[in-house]
Amino acid sequence: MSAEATPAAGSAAGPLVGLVMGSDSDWPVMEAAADALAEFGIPFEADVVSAHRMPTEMIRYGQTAHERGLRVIIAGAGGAAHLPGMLASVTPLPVIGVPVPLKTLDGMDSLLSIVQMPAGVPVATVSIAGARNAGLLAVRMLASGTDELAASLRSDLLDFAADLNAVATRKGA
Ligand code: RP5
Repeated sequence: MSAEATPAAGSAAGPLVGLVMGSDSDWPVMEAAADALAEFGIPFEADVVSAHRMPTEMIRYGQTAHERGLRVIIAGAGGAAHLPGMLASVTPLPVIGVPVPLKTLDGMDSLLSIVQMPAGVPVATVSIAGARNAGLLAVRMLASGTDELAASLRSDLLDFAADLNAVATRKGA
């Protein structure tokens, strides 16, 4: 699988987020990250880059991601989920890891493989199958800059939070 999202309307920007996963079979979980990025108009690319089945391509992806203009990497994998950590070891970009649950072990294997990184090689790990939060965290990372996009995203995120609050209030009523 290889896909590139349409850039935000009026934007000629290339992808800012690299959304990668160990297998096509991870897509049903990882799609939620793509949806979150699309909601905020963030251009992203989506691809399979397996740490175990295509290690050379995986390392190359990590080493060149920042040169290609990416600012955040979201990496999902299941089982012996080494992809997020391996990418984090070769890129200066922030890496968000998504533990993908497989048929056995309920995703605990994926979670522990991703979250237990050695000091010095950080991966921001979200919950098991927490791809939506991975997408939203990537948006927040992009919103922390000083550029025009960051200011615009901060405003959008405040609106988003107000909407969540309104929904919570309605549910509590
Ligand atoms: C991992 O192995 C992938 O991230 C996927 O979650 C898991 C199983 O892959 P497939 O056998 O379905 O391709 O590397």
